[in-house]
Amino acid sequence: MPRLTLVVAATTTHGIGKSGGLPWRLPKEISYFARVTTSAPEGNQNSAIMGRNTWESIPRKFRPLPKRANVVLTHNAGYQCADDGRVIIRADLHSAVEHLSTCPVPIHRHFVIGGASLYSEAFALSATDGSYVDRVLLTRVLAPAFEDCDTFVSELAQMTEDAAGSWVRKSHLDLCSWVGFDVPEGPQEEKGVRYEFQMWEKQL
Ligand code: FOL
Repeated sequence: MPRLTLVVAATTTHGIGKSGGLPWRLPKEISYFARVTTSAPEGNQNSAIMGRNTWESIPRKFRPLPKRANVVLTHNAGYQCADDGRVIIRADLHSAVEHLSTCPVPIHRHFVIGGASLYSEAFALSATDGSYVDRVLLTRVLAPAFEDCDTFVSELAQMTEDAAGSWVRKSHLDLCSWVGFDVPEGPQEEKGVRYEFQMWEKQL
């Protein structure tokens, strides 16, 4: 049963969005997102599973996200992504993952790329559901606070403050080794925004 990796950029109060988009524009951070989600062995692809609002938030020229199996989740059975045929439409995570297992191109890794309601659906899965989230690539936006965020992922609070320790933050070396390339370590600064690349793993 495939495991899922969640990719998210969030403030220290777990804000991820504003007015249907990202609260910031960080070209190097989004390049990291693109590289992580695209990197796969020759002949393989990763999936990028997203909710409909997230799909609509991606600039037209970047969607479907190249070299990834794009899956859009919506309960609207008639929903048409303009790019008919190149995008898989499903109603929930389970049927998305199930469908991806039948794709001609083998899927290396499954990435859940948002937004808030899909992150919540994904966090709610457990080992008994077959597929579940066992890894989070979190870009923690340290400053400024982006207090005008209107979309939050409260599950990130439990994850990062989990004293019982079912989620643990992995070392920077583990992050580089998992993504397969050198990731800048420690606080990064771009356009006056400070952020840090982190990896969290669920202990079973
Ligand atoms: N995770 C992280 N770490 N940062 C994000 O910005 C992010 N964004 C989303 C989900 N997880 C994230 C959802 N929003 C694109 C735009 C918005 C978006 C996700 C992706 C996008 O256009 N991506 C292009 C690269 C664009 C560029 O290089 O400017 C891609 O090919 O991935």
